[in-house]
Amino acid sequence: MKTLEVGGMHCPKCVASVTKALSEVPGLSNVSVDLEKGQATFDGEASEDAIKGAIDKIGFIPGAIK
Ligand code: 9UX
Repeated sequence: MKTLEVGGMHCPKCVASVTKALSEVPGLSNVSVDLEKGQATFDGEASEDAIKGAIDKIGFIPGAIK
């Protein structure tokens, strides 16, 4: 499992948007988003550009992937 910091989430609709965007990145699965922590977790592999791009594209702020 990997963790991605996601900035700019303020409500459950934000969580739904981020969950959908990450779930649509080829190679990622089991996406879960925690509003309070400002983090998304997922399994699988994808390039950092693909992951961060998916977040940036919908108006949120991608941070570190660990
Ligand atoms: Mo409502 Mo979440 O505008 O951005 S979808 S706070």
